[in-house]
Amino acid sequence: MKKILLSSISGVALIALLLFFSSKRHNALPSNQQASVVSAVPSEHSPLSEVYNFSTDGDGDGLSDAKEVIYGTDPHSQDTDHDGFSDGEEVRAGYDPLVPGKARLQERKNPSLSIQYFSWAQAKTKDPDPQLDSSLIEEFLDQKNMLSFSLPFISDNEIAFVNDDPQKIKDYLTMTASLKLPDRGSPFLALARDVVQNSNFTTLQYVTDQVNKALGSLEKADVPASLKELHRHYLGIWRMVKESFDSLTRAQSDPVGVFLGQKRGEWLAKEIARAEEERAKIISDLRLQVLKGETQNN
Ligand SMILES: [Ca+2]
Ligand SMILES: [Ca+2]
Repeated sequence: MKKILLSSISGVALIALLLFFSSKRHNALPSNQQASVVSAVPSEHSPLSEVYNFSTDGDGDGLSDAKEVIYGTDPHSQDTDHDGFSDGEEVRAGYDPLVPGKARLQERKNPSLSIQYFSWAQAKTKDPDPQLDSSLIEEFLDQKNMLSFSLPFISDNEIAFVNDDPQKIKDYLTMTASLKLPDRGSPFLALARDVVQNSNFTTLQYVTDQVNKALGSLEKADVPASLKELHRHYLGIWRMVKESFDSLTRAQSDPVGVFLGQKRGEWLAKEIARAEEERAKIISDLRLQVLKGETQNN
């Protein structure tokens, strides 16, 4: 009987998450684009260029359609702020195309990561119209110290501790086995593509709902004291997962934020694997205890 109970808690949790961020599965992309997205991101070619179109400039003002969204300018107007200088001219010279006159882009309040990146890349490469270059983006994020990830700290008073009752342990492990993302074959960048190219937030919304649900279950879970570290690990992971998917809601205007979300996801994949190992070890220890108990009883 106990064996049956135990087998119900050893389901594969979190594996769907691994698939989400792993670069090995891209079902949602047409096969001819898989190779470039999956490849190990050579410096001159960013997987983001599959998501963002920097070559079309509908209104011919020197600012691509994708950059118009990033800077918040009107893609159908050559001079959004009507100051006599085109959007393209202004951005290339470091002026804010939304503010008439000499306001600099650097003076903009709360500029997105992408706007900061382009200003930085302009200064660094002397290219007035820099593109999304993976190795440059990495260098930029690294300089801002944004690529050294760590799990958020979870304090004890955020956790509802209970005694190490076998049933409570089983309940907790069963709950964590059910924490996973919907398997819809939509990896991270494919979701970004859906948002950016089709303004389709449906799948993203669905995934975000699932993440919030999982996080909710974890946050209100009864946590047996002996599972404290495992719980901290899980909660930290899911909070970061949420952060990553939240960055996709801003995918249209912030490709560098999406890049950071993907990097965070890749880092999380390793943490997820570690948490799964921890969990498997706990379950196998429990099995041993049960077996021992049965042997003694016989
Ligand atoms: Ca334009
Ligand atoms: Ca202007």
